[in-house]
Amino acid sequence: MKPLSFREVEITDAFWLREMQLVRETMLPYQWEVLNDRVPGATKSWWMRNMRAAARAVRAKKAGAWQPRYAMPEGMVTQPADENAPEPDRFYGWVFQDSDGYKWVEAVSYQLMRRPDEALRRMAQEAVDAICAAQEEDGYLDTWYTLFGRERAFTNLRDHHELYCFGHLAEAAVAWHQATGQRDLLDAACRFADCIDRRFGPEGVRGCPGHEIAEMALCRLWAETGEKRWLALAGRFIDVRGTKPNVFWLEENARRAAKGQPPLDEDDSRYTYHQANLPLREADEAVGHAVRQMYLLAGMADVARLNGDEALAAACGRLWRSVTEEKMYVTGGVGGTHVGEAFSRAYDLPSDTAYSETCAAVALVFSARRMMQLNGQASCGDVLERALYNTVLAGVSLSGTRFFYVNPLEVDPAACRTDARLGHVKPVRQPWFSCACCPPNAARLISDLPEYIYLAEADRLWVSLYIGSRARVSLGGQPLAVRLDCDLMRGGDVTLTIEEGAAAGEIIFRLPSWSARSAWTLPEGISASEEDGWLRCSGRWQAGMTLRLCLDMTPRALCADPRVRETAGEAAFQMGPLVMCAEEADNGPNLHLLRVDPEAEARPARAAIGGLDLPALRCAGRRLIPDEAAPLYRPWQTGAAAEPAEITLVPYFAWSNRQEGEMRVWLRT
Ligand code: FUB
Ligand code: ZN
Repeated sequence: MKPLSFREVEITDAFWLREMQLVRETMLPYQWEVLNDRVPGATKSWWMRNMRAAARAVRAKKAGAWQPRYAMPEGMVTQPADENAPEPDRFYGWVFQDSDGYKWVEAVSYQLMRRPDEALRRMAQEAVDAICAAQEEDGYLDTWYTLFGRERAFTNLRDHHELYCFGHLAEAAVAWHQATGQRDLLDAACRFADCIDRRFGPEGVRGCPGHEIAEMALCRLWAETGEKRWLALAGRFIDVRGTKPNVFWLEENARRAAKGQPPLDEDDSRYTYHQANLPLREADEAVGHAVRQMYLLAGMADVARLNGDEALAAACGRLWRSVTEEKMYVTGGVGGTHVGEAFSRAYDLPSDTAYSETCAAVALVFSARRMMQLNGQASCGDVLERALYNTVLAGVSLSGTRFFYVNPLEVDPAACRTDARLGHVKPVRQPWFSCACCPPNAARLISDLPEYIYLAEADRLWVSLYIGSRARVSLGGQPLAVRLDCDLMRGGDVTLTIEEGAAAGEIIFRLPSWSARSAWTLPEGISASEEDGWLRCSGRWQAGMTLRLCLDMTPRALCADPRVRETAGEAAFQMGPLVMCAEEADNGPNLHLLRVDPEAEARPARAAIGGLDLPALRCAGRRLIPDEAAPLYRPWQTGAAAEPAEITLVPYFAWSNRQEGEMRVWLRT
């Protein structure tokens, strides 16, 4: 299965068109200003400043006139004492700061593939020129090391993100090449890939990225250029990871030796955070830093599929099961603990201290599509949709200029301010972050959405997401133009119309797990069968035919597996792909006093939030009335004092777009 690309798909969906336009017209221009440190009140990015400083260093190196001015910091971040008085030509920000601008260029490229935009293109060209100018003569490209000491490049793969930055560069370069036909950034990425291959390829030393993404990026670079070395390098990174002797242990001991410290014993469990605690073909549990784990899974799935590697595919299946059956929030978020931004143990999914980083949901979407390509399972589409419609969207304000990094399922602003355990939770979206991985990541995924709706193979077309769109596909070698009409923000009616052409083959629809009873009407000559979550419709398709599918969007109360301690006795509501939540703006404070009846009907309604008309739910419930005169502990009373309450629920993705206030996804029953 291969996703249909930009050239073949055009989105027409009212909701998603607005989202994509928001990214194009507001979010990307805003982020460009941030990358250039021109947004008052937003944390400084330093991105362009670092690129320009590195370019000056590269020029000076070429002229033989370079002297590093600053010692390399011990930690991973460096900030000026006074933001308004940075020292000249000094790197600022996190060691992986370069990647923020790479993701932004990638997002712009997708937008340009949809439609030309001279202003955006010019901004992106300025970014691309700045990146290319910062590349060293041998292809190396990482402003931290260029400015702080190139001689130490690749000596701390575990923490220092050079290969992660390379991955984002390669992804941006492929997208930019596809959008503009220009080779400038692609050549830069290939030269850096060459430099990396010389070091870690077949003639080089063993090594692998501390923060994954290079694996999937190299597969893309291979697909774009046809250069087999890139696919081989992706495979090599996967083969080396977690095998003995552990490369992170070796390099750690080399660093210790340089400081005169005694070596550490080899203990692979120290590298669980980096998914390097065991050979990947033996992996069976999602562990460690959540974004890393999900990017790794995406890369593993790519390599397994492209190389026909069954042992690797089996490991992907086990990791996928661990994530989606034991460690994923109902909102499609992953990363149950803020300690290390990581996966916790199975079923440990706390609502209020959740990490659920926006990037981790983006990465879950990446891996979901690749897992679907690998195993053809419709359930991968369910997960993809869950992450996309809930946590990814929640990461961005409806205005497009404020962002969440962390996405808990329960927020009490007063607690966030006073409880150190909630120090990572922000009750309102922020203009930017010092570690700003999430905002441009959301921008690149949303901009790339046309490539997530359909997949095709020979004489089959899969409809994976219900996003109104037009697609041109070749079915059994015959061209076919199809139109998908739907709007999940309004209901579950879907119509597929053949607009042009005639072809024999299968059009296969995902029957979403949220649709309890799906019904369909087939055009004459087309037969259908239901199989493992897919509706397979086959026959001879021709212009004028329409197929109707009615997805059941009746609101449903959900409970979690009883092994999830956190949500015992609680219910969450879902309508279509949308997970709903209660907000203080509709229901008053102390949301924990509300009680819902999960068996009573939840009535669909509408909510006006941030200028949008969105789906909402109303359910009859109760609000407990605290007895202030009673002691802290009082005799058990069946039927504590309560008043009837009509509870309003709104989509989780739209929360915190009104005033600051409490929010809960899981409600007590
Ligand atoms: O380390 C690079 C990025 O910064 C990670 O993906 C995020 O989790 C944040 O730590
Ligand atoms: Zn992030």
